[in-house]
Amino acid sequence: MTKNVLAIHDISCVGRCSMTVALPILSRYGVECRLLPTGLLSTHTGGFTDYTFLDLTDEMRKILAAWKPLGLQFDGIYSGYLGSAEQVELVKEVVAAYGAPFYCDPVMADGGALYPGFDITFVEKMRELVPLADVLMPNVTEACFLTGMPFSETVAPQTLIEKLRAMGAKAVVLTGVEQSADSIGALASDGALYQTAKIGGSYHGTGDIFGSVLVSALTNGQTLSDAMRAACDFVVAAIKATPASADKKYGVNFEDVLAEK
Ligand code: PXL
Repeated sequence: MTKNVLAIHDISCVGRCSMTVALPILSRYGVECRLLPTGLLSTHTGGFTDYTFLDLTDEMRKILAAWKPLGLQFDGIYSGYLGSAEQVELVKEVVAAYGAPFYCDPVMADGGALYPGFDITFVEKMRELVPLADVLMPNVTEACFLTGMPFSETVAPQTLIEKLRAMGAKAVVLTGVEQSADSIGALASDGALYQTAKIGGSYHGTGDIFGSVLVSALTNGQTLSDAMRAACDFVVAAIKATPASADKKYGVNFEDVLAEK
């Protein structure tokens, strides 16, 4: 039977991230993508200045209430960009109600800084998702915020993973791990490390692409380390498919990679 995952992300209408990435990738991997949208934005918040943001918290509650009589079951719950502390609380309720494997991307920061609109109170709230996560997939900056470790380029990835495991995450895949000056990749809590040659520049939405491939592969029964490798390879291929001259806030040409699959 076709497996399904509940994706809890925002819809950024332009910019290739969150739901507009999760939906096509999960589908292409043969996983039905069910949606619980957290917000509706004209674009994502990274690099665009005048964006609109419609908070969908009330609608999320209505959707969840309407689902109750349906007796739905999910093969996974995949959370990403959440717009408020209240939405973190809703995710906790969904995880408790449906009891499916919980894949948590604590989207809130990158490059040493929180994204616009997030503050330390939100970070503290996001910490409450860590002990619920079957797989937590932060980038190094998010892992620093979650653990309270000061961000630096040289923070030890193993230490971050140990701390997140001590906070209760069952497994962790840490992204943006730079094992040497010219390599970048991910490290998993089972010890698997995967590095590829660093390509300069910071492309928007690659964390969501990584997470979507990882969740697809795990849902299809792959091991954590195989899923992590598949996700890294996919991100690298998507960056390579993107012209160097492209405006990085519009994301990467992941469609080309999907079309080749
Ligand atoms: O890619 C993460 C992300 C998702 N959704 C929105 C964002 C960001 C990162 O900036 O702004 C709305």
